[in-house]
Order: sequence, then structure tokens, then C-alpha cells
Amino acid sequence: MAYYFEEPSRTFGEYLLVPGYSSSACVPDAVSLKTPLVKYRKGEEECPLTMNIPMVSAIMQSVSGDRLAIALAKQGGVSFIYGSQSVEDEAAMVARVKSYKKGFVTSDSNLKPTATLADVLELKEKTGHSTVAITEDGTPNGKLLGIVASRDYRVSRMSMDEPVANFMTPMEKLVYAPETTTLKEANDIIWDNKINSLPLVDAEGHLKYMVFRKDYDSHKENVNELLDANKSYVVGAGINTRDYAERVPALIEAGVDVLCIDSSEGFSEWQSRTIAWIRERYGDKVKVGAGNVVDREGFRFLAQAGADFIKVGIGGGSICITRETKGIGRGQATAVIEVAAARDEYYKETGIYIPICSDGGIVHDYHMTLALAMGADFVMLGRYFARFDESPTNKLRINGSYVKEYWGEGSNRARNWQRYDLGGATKLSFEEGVDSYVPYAGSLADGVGTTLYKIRSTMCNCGALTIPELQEKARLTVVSSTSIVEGGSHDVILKNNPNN
Ligand code: RVP
Repeated sequence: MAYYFEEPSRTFGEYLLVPGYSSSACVPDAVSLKTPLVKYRKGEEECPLTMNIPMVSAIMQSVSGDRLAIALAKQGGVSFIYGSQSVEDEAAMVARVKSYKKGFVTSDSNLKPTATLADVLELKEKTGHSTVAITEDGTPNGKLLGIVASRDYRVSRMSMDEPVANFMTPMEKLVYAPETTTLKEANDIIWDNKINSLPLVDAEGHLKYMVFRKDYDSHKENVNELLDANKSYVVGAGINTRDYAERVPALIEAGVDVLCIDSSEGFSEWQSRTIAWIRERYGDKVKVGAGNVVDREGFRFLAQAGADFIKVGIGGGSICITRETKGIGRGQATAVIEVAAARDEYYKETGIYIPICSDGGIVHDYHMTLALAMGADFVMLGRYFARFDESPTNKLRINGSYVKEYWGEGSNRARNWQRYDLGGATKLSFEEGVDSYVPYAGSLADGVGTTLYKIRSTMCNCGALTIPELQEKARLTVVSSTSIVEGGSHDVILKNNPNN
């Protein structure tokens, strides 16, 4: 006879935290959000890889490119570069994060000299950046011919067909410097010449980096940034259970800090084979997370297989239709609560602490605090990060509002069949994800800053200054549907409601 779980599976929206006593020492600025990313043994001085904030970005084409990875590492979290691309392209993204020098930006807005004013405006809309490098071949490291900035054109007076070569600031009039210039020297040149950006070129005149005036202050502000021993940003990458023998060595060569098997369902022999291959070849030196699971058995299977962290969640992602198409999954809150208990049980038995990650289904910022309170060590977010400037997708204006594109790995657009692979056909047989828009939300630094402040404040309401303390002290209650209505604004006439 089939097994029936006694309790219904619940999601974050069905819970609230009940405040505990907060002393005067409990202020948001005093809260530490440090959290382990990979497993460690009881008594070990420190976890081999710790994050400064409990946030990682989803292993998705529409979320985790190198630009987002750098922005998130600056805030103290980790991105997992998407694996649904060629081995070379994924390794190149990892390498770009690892070689990123603070303040030295690889130009993301580049055009050939034959491009037109219309192309400049289109690129500006897409990237949100107004400085465009004009290189011989239109690539970020091509031979630099000039720069186009907003002051170089007047949309009202010029033809959209005007080639950029006619209005760019050409090399002979441009202030630029050699690639060996230090950040301090670059900033001095920017100030002395009253310019907004400084291109750095190599001996052959190829563009290497841009240094921007507006970035200068932000480099001094990132107190939480997550760096490795060589002062490069920490970055993760997704792998699959098919081509790991080629992908893993290439990612390690590129300098990746941590890997994660990206799969919609992780309680499978394919995952244990993949981890075994990594352990055989690299021992414990290479860190690899696995998942996703939603119960104790799944957790124990991956723990015994040797996973360094375990991801929790099936079917809760905002773009995910797995529950609709296949009828499998579990409410995210229930899954996290059960797997956290399994993690604690395993720790008691073995002295090995395996961090768990709540993946998918975070709608409101407070859901992150709930996930942490329920035992997650960190959360993985797709929709949340897709909204920011730094995600790799287009920004568009629809019905007067800005949106960004966001699509699932199981959608026809991403066609990430390896994520859903059960050892059968090497193609996506049916869709488990959708293609969508999410409201544009500005810069990652601003968005994450606000979210973290809310998490810290709630933790103070619960009398907790660290995540383990929150997990120990949190008191949670299931809420009725009427009390959910009570939780929003109600029985008032909202001033800015367009329906009024
Ligand atoms: P969300 O943050 O709710 O947008 O969810 C992101 C998560 O959804 C990912 O980390 C992944 O686990 C899952 N995902 C990604 N693609 C798909 C799909 O196409 N079904 N699901």
C-alpha cells in the first residue's frame, strides 16, 4: 500500500514568526549573517568555505552570469554560474569572475565603428550603461578605436543611421592609460581630467578594462565581500550528471571555488556516481553540492554519497511547473523543516555538519528569514536575482513599466535536458518551466541591502544575533487563511491604488 504522510505539506506563506524577547544589544547592525556553504567536522576551527550572507543565486541562464556573480560576491554571497551552456563558455565565465580586478571592469557595452546611433540606444536600453566602447571587432577586448558617451550625441538632432565612427570620441582625443595602471592612478587620472571613465589598453591597443568614476566610492563600501585567499571573488558553478568528466576539470582549471550538481530531483544513482567520480579524482579538495531533495531519505542518500551541501526543493520555483506536469514535489516549508531535522540527526550521529540550502519559492523577503529559522543554512534564489541590473537578461518596457526576462531551465527556451535527465533521451521531452517577465528592481547592491536589513530586523525581533541562534530561538506558527488576509493592509482605501 502506498505511504501517506500524516501532515499536509506547507509553504512559507503559511507560517509566521512569533517574536521573542529582544535585549537592547539586539540591533540590526550587530547581527552576523555568516553561514557555512560546505560541510565541516565538529571541532574543526572553521568551515572551509563560509559566506558572509545566506544567499546564493540560482543555476540558471536567466540569473547567474559572471556579472551577477561579481555583484553578489561583492555583497558576500555566491553565484552558481549556469551549466546549460558549453563547457568552454561556462569555464570562461568562471575565469572572468576569478580574474576580475576590483574597480577594473570588462566592458559589457561594445560596438563596431560601423554600428549606428540606433544601435547605441538599443544597447544602452539593454545594459543600462551609457558608455560604449567602440572596438574594431565589437568585442570587449578588441582594438579600441574610441568611446561613445551620452554627451557625444543628440537624439533630437541626429539621424538614427549615423555611424558611431562619425560621433565617437576617437583615440587621438581620448584619455586612456596602459593596462598596468593601478586603481589609485586610474582614479587620479579620472579626477585630473574631469572624465567619467578611463579605458585601459595593452601594448597593441586592445581594450582590457574600463575604470568608472561612479564605481570608486562603491569599492570602499563592500565590507562583506567574499574573497578567496588570492583576493579574487568566490564563485560557484553548476554541473550535470552526464558530462562531468569534461566539465569538472575545465571549471577547476578556470578557478571555480565550489560546484553544484544541478538537477530537479537529486535522490538518484546519477548523483552518487557523479560525486564518486569527483572524490576518486580530487578527494575532498573539490567541493560539490547536490540535490534537490525534499525529505529525510533523500538527504541521507546524498549525505552518504559525500555531498558537501544539499539543496532542498522540488516544484516550488516561480517559473517551475513540475508539480503541474508530473505531480511530484512538496511544500517548500515542510521540505526544509524535515531535511533540517535530518541534517541535525546526521550531525549528532557522525559529527559532520552538512549545510542545507532552501532552493526556490521565495516570494517575499521574509520568506528567507522563515527558511533560515526553519533550519536552512542559506537560500537559493532565481526570480529575486533575475530582477536586478546585473542578471544576464534583457530589460524591457511593457505597459509603461520596466521588466526583465526570466525563464526556467526546464522551459523550451533553456532546453536544459540534463537537469531533468533520468538516463533516457538526450533531449527535453516536455516542458517543466515557463518563460516570463519579472518587475525590474534596480541594482543588486541596493536590493540585497534592503532585504538583508529586513532579515536582520526580524532576527532582532526574535532575539537572535546569528543564524544558529535564530534556528534555536525561533518560534513559528501556522497561520489560517483569514489571518493571512489580516496580515496585509485591509479595510482601508489605498491612496495609490489605480482602481480607486
Ligand atoms: P525561484 O527563486 O522561485 O524563481 O526558483 C528558482 C529555482 O527554481 C531554481 O534554483 C531551480 O531549483 C528551480 N528551477 C529552475 N528552472 C526550473 C524550471 O524550469 N522548472 N525550475
